[in-house]
Amino acid sequence: MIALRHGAGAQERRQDAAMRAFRADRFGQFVHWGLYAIPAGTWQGRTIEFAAEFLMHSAHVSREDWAALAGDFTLDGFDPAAWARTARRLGARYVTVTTKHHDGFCLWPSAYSDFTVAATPSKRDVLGEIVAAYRAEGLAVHLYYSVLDWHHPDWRYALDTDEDRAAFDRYLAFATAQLTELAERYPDVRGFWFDGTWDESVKANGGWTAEIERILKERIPGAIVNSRLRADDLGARHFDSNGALMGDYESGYERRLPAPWDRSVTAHDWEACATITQATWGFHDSAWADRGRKTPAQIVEQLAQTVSLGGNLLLNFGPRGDGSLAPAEVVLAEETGAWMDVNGAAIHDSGVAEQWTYPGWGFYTARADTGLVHAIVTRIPVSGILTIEVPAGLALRSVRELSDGAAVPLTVLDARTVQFPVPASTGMPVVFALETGPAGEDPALREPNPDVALV
Ligand code: FHN
Repeated sequence: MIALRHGAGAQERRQDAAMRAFRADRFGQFVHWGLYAIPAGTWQGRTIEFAAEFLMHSAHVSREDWAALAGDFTLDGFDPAAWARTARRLGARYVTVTTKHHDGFCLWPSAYSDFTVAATPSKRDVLGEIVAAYRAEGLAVHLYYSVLDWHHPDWRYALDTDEDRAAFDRYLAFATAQLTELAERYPDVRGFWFDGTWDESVKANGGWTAEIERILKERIPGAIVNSRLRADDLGARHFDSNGALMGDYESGYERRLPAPWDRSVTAHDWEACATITQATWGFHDSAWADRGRKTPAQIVEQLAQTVSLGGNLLLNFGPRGDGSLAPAEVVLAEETGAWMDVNGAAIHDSGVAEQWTYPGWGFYTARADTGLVHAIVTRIPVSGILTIEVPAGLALRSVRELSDGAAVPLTVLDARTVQFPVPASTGMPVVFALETGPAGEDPALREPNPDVALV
């Protein structure tokens, strides 16, 4: 055991109301919005097939030219109430919204920067309007903050000289002031989502990351902070040098998920984030961005896989430069939300079905309140017959399709193996509720069925 001053604090999973709510939510909306949505991947006629929010960097735009975009941030189509309605329609229960991305532009009128909404034509507190709109729609709000900052003159990637160290100390004081300001201006947010913390300069300042977590939790009791903020004394990130999780949940799964059978992730809370488009978080107006756009079925499949492993999924939306939502993302929210209307009970308030192992044809999830297990079928076998391997000690009493509550006819092969037909694919996963009881209570299920020949 290595002695650490800035390692993980509490080792137990948090069980307070905020954390239980976050865990039960399971599905959140990520929003990346900033000046990068205006050029939307194209600079001076050249479309760069890379994440739109990186355009300043990838097109080698000067700070001055990039800052001039603030004059075009006119909010002509900005309707935060419509964003919040779309998120609720999607079935998301919380939003994580960028307050400042790597380009340094702040969506709130920060007293510590001149590169904010206060320098745009409307001067509106855009972030305040977003927070209010989502809260009015009943969603919790988390604030994304990039520590990496291409605009601030004191940002450093590494600390090679005394000058670097002095500059970066000034930078950290600036970030501390901004984060304290965010917590004080928007006290009803539920959490903070940190990004841009992977550089050597931040890793050399594990003490600062611990202090930020402490300050935010002091200002907002119960605030939830992702692991990506944290580094320990030795520069270990997410997990400290003794292997303990720092922050309240692990946030390392980005555009990827743990393997469906990898139960090691269930040891702690975690959240994965995903793009709808191939590889851009900010709005990228191009055929390139549309390539690989996920379908509602793919989103639901990722969501089911995530929940089956006790995680949350944060699905990203990239509003357009005028503040309106991208039409394709509204359609996706509508179609995914229609599935959630019927099947959301297998997602929200659900988590790992402890005794049920990965079945291959989809995912099991279990309700946290009742323990009811749902089978989310994402790959219907070509036979149309689903085989359920019942865990030892349990018997399967009935299986009902969640959409209509109708019991399906079961074929009991033996006490641990049950089969039933699955309806033809609608293109979206189908969900069944499995009612179980202790093995041995129902004689029909305790013994192998003599009428069924096992082949
Ligand atoms: O560089 C960013 C990227 O733009 C985006 O914000 C994602 C979201 O998780 N985080 C960073 C890459 O890890």
